[in-house]
Amino acid sequence: MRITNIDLFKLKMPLKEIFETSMGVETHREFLLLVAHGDSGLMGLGECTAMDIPCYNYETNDTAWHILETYLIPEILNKEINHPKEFTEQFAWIRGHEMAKATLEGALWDLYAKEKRISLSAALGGKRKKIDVGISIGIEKNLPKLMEDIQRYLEQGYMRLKLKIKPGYDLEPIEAIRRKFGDIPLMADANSAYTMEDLPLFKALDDYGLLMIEQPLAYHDIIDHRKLQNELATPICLDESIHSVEDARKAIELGSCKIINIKVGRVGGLYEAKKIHDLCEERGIPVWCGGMQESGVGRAHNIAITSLNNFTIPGDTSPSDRYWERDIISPAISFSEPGVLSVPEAPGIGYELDYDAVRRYLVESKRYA
Ligand code: OSB
Ligand code: MG
Repeated sequence: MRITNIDLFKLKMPLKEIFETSMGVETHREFLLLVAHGDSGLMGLGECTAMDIPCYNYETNDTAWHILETYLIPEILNKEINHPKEFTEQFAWIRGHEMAKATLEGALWDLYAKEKRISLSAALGGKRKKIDVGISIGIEKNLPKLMEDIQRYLEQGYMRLKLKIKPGYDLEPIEAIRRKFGDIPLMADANSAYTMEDLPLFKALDDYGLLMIEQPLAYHDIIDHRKLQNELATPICLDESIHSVEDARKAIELGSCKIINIKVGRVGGLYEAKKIHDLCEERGIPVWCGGMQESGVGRAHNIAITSLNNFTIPGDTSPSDRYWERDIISPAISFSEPGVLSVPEAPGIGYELDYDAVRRYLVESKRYA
């Protein structure tokens, strides 16, 4: 395949509900959309999962734009590419900037699959036709409101509930959820808000039979996580600490986690995500697909990767209407049955870009040719 021009868009979409985590409060999602036009007349879509501020990792949409414009796009335009994995190899010299890389790499995979007339899932080696879906629930200090929300999520069929926690909002809501809803599939995500000084809290949480605790300690740590895992029956799942298959190998070999959250953007793209998936499968570590409140484009990539065998735990891959009044793809992503999404069989990501919606949310755009 050969890419003749690339459109880069910055979009800002209002979230249907305010989303609070230990990192802050969000009302909107700002992100980059990349459209790669091939000489075949087909186009590949990619989404940048960086945030507008560097609170989750060091990247932002603006650093990603800089890396894309300066280093990635000029080296890709009008070059013959046989397989998207060549991209990963070509840009291995660029340290970090995983989300910038994943933006263009994702578009290459979509285009590659469309030119081969196979689904992105099939191109990645996915076999599963349906995926089970979980939901990530923001901090809600009004506990009666939290209970109502959870009741609704359970009725909608979500297969796993993830509660965002932070110091001062942890044991109490978990206790309340267990008391009201019993043994539902429940986990907690701390986004690195704690330290080993909080060991007594984690020991107390250990009694609530959580599926896992996600990233309790520092965002780059795998040493203290190992110490904590050794003290707990509850599995630790790493999110922020894992940026590559090498990070995953080291965390597994140390015993720093028993589960890994794979986010395509955080690890530099679908090829690296697949490598982490394969390693974890070999080592008996289950994985699931994390979300970054993607628009339909990134969400479709997430659905495709989740069709791989070792994605055995429901991910943060909620349908479009969890986040958006109007998504930027058509059709919007929706459950095929409660709590379940069908993996598209159409070529590539299997959804069309809705340019009217893109225009509605547009902040800026630039064409590279
Ligand atoms: O830690 O998984 C996380 C959102 C933004 C940044 C980090 C995280 C999240 C979520 C939301 O948990 C997942 C989603 O619904 O897309
Ligand atoms: Mg997380």
